[in-house]
Amino acid sequence: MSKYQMIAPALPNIPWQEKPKGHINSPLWRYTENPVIGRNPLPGVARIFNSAVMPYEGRFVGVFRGEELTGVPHIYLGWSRDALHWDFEPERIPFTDEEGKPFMPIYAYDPRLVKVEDTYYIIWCQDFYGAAIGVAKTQDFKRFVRVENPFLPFNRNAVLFPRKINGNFVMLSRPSDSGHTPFGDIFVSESPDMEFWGRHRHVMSRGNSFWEGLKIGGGAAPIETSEGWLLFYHGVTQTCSGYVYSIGGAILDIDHPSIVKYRCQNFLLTPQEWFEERGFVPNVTFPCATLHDSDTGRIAVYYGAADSYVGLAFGCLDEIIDYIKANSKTTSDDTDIGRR
Ligand code: BMA
Repeated sequence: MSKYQMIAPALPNIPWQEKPKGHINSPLWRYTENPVIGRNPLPGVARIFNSAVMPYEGRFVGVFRGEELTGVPHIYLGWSRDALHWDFEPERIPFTDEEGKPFMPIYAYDPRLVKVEDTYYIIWCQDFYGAAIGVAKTQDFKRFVRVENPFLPFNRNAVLFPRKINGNFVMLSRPSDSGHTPFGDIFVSESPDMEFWGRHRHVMSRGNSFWEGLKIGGGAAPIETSEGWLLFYHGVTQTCSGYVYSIGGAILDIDHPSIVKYRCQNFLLTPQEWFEERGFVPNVTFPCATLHDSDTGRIAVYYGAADSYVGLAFGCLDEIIDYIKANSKTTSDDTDIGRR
C-alpha cells in the first residue's frame, strides 16, 4: 500500500528502471541510458534540451527546445511510443493567431506542455521586447493558436497547474530583470480564461540553501498528491566558474498554492554525469516535465542537461515526499500566503 496518493490518471507505460543497489543521497536516480536525446537530433537542429513530454492517444508527444544552427531556439514537436526514442517533426511548430494567420515567436525556449480539461497548453519563453512568457493551445497537435502575450516582460519559467484551482487557471512564473537574471523568486497568478492574469502571489524565494542561493524557477507541471502539489523546480548557485543548476523539490498547499508546506533543503539532483557537467553550458540540470503513474507512484523526470541533452531520472512518490518532508526547511516567506 502506498502511503501517499497521486491524483492523476494511471499511466503504466512510462519509462522505468528500479533504483540501483547502493544508491544514496537522493530519492531520484538516473536512467542508465542517458542522455535520451543526443546532439544533432534532426537536420537544422544542433541540440535539444529543456523539453516537455505528455501522453497522447496511446503514445507520447513532446515539445522540444531545438537550438537551430544559427544558435536561435525554436520549438519542435516529437512523437514516441516509449517516451525514450523520439521522431521529431522536421519544421518548427507552426503557431498561428486566433484568425489562423502565422504568428511565430522570434525565438522560443524552455517549453512546458500541460493539459487542462480538454486542451493542451504549450508555455515557453519568447521575446516580447525582452524575455517574456509565450502560451499556445492545441487540442489535436495540428493547430496551435497562440494566446497573445499573457504576461508583461520580464518573466520566464511559466508552469501551468494541470487543473483549475478554485475555478481559475493557475500559473507559476519567475519575474526578473532584462539580463540573464542574477536573482529570481517564484510567483503564482490566476486567470479565468488563460488570457487575463491577476491575483499574483509570492510562492517561494531563492535561497534557503547554497545550491539555490542565486535564483529559482518552476520546473515540471506540479503533480497533485494527497500531501499537496509536488513541484520539481530548478535552483541556481553562483560559483567562481559560473552558474550551477540543480533540481529541487517542494510541496505546495492544494487549495492555496502560494503556501509552501515543505521545501527540501537538499537538492534532489545536481550535475554529476558527463552530459550534465559538459556541454554548451556546463553544470545544468533543468527539469521541465514528468510522466507519472498514479497506480504505482512511479515518476519519470525529464530534464535538460548542460543546454545540450535531455536526461531522465526516476523516483517513487512515497520516497520523494518522505525525503522532502524529512529534509524540509521553510521560511515565513515560503509558508505565508504571499500577499502584501
Ligand atoms: C536559464 C535558461 C535556461 C538555460 C539556463 C542555463 O536562464 O535560459 O534555458 O538552461 O539558463 O543556460
